[in-house]
Amino acid sequence: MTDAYDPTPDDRFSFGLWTVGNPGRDPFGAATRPVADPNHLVRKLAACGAWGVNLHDDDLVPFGSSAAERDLIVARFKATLVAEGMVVPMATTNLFAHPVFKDGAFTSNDPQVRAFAYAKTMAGIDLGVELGAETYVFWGGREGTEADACRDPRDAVKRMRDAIDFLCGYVKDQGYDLRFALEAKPNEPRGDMYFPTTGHMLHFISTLQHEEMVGVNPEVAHEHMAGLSFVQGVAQAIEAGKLFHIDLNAQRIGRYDQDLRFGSEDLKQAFLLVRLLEGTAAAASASGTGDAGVDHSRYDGPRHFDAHAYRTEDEEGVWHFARGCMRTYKILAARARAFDADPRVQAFTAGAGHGTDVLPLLSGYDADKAAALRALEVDVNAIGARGLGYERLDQLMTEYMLGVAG
Ligand code: GCO
Ligand code: MN
Ligand code: MN
Repeated sequence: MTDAYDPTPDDRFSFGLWTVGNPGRDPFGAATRPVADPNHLVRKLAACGAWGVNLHDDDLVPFGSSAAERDLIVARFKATLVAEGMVVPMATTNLFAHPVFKDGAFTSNDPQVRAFAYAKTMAGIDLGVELGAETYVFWGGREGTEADACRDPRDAVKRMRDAIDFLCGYVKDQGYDLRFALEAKPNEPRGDMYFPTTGHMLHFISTLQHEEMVGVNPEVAHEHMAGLSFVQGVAQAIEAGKLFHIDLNAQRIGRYDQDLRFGSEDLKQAFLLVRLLEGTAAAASASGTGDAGVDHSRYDGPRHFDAHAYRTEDEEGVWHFARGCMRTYKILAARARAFDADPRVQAFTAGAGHGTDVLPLLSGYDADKAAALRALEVDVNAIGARGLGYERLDQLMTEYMLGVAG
């Protein structure tokens, strides 16, 4: 089937090698699909309409390969990328699989482990840059605890800062054009992970030596595992100018880390997320309920899926999964555009800003403004009695999502 929702490279959709290459292994059972060659995955992704492919160092160059083996693998992979017109927008380091990292990498109590993690990351950065990556992700897979008395969490924070500051120094020293994106997760595989949410990461970034180089890579599943609103977390990152990358998937609150096909759970959050990323409400927000000076525009980074097919699937199911992620994103984008173009929605956002005459008093403190605010007569009873129309608005949104309206 070919229609307007089929993905094309212009949509800037990307997948990790580890996502479409996931062989279906879980804690209770062995792989249900063969391990795929990265070059094969690139060819299949290109055929699906994807634009980019991301990787951990070890996804492409197996752990322990010699320098000569590495160069051969990388040369072959580059040739495939060129032949397929695919790019590598993001790369990252596997600091979680080898047993040496069983108690963390950058936060380990053992300085030798930390040293090895720095060196592995520098080599991974070189690899990513060689393949054209502009973003380098840090997901602290093993940075956490089960036995909390093993380390003071304040030391873990300081060690993580030392590592990121050091690696920013490395990137600058090499003259690389690369930004870092930090990915939070509350648990799994560790009982508790350090920096469990995007909010924790945003504050941590403000303490870094080169904070302008560092942003976040929020993931739908990770914020939902913590029971939080992903849309609100992403919005805070955008408002701070820190949304450098994003991991799209689906997840039910209160479950293990599911990494489901984008939009396959909680369609309402998925709709609101796509609406936010696509900036479809930009004009309405700016003229009505929104504030001047806030960036309501479209997110221009990659749309990356960090998800995998159900364990029940064979290879054909994997490509249905990949197409499904991209199609659902595009369908939701079209629905969001229609919703925000609806005159009823526009009338709502335009009409919702009452009492705009006091706006100049609400920013930039001075004593006169403070006095004016204290003298202001606000009709609290009239405002308190006013219905806001949110039931109507939310139902309208539901009907757009269900394809009845618009
Ligand atoms: C997970 C994470 C990872 C990271 C990846 C890139 O829950 O396993 O989301 O998939 O995103 O390692 O850093
Ligand atoms: Mn994840
Ligand atoms: Mn992720």
